[in-house]
Amino acid sequence: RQISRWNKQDTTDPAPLERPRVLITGGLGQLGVGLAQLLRKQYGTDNVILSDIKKPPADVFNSGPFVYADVLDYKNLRELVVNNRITWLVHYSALLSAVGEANVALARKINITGLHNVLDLALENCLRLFVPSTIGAFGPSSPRDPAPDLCVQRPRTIYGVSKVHGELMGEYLHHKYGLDFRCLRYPGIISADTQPGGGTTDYAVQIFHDALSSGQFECYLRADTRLPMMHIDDCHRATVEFMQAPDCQLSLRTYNIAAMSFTPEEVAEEIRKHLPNLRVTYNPDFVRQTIADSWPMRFDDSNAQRDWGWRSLYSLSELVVDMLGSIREQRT
Ligand code: AKB
Repeated sequence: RQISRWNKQDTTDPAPLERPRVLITGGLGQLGVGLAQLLRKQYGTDNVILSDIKKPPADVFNSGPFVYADVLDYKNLRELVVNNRITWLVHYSALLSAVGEANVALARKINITGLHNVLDLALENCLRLFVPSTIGAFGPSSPRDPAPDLCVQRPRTIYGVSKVHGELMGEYLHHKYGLDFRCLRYPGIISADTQPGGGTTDYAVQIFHDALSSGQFECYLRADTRLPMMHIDDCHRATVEFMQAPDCQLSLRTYNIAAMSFTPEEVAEEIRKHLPNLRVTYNPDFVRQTIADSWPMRFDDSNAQRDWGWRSLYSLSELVVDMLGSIREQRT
C-alpha cells in the first residue's frame, strides 16, 4: 500500500509550495555542508538536516539542524526520518577509494551494509533517494576515453564494487517497487574549504594548498595521469538540479556528469600561470596509481545534458583562479 501511494505521488511533480524535508548522511565529509547550504537557500534552513557520527564544528552546528546518525543503525535512521518527516535522503556516507583499499572490511560495512539500510528506509518511507556514484565505478575493461553511462563495469576496488552494487540495487528497487532512486557518477571533486579524505583524486585539491604554502608539491600520481574532475559548485548544482528534475525527464537512474579532465602536469601548468615558481615532483604510489590507471580519462555525460539539461560552468582555468583565490582568503 505504501508503495502504490508513493507511486501516485510521484507521477505528478510535488506541489510548487511543497518543500522537501532533506536528511544528508555523512554530512561532515567533503560535500555535505556545501550541499546543505545550497538546499537551505532554496527550501529553508530547518528543512535540511545534516547528520554524521562526528561532532560538528561550531560554524556547522550554528548554521542549521545537525543530528547524530549512524548509517549502520537502522533504528536510529528510521527514528530520524519519522520524527523529522523526511522526504528526500542524500546518502553521502562512504569510504573513498584509497582508504577503502586500506580497510576493506570497514568499507564493505559502511558502503554496502549502510547503503542497504538507506535503501530499505527509503522504500519503507517513500523517500526520494540520492546516492552518489563515481568514476571509480568503472574498471580496466571499461571504455576509458570517454566512458559512457552504459558499458562494462568491472572495478577493482572495494569502493568501486560497492558503488556498482549501489547503482544496481537502486535501479532494481526503482524498477520493481518504484523507489525514486537517483544517482550521479561524480568525477574527482575539487573544493577549497573542505578536504576529500582518502580518495585517489585528492592530489588535485592538495596541490593548491601546497602551491600557496610552500611552492612545492609531491604528487603520488604520474604526471600524465588523466582523470575527470569537477569544481564543487558544479557538483552541488548538478545534484540539486537532478533531484529537482521531473521523473518523466529521466531516461536513466544513474548518470555520468562531467566538467573537465586533466593530468597533474596540466593542472600544475595552469597554477604556474599565477605562481610561476611552483615545483612539482612525481613519486607514484603503487595503490593509487593502479586505481587511477583503471579509471576513465574522460566522462561522456551527453545523457545528463539531454535529459535534464546538465551543463558545467567551471573550466580548468576558472577552477584554478577560484581555488587560489578562496584558499588565499582563508589564510588571511
Ligand atoms: C576518490 O578518489 O576515491 C573519489 C572519487 C573519484 O570517487 N574522489
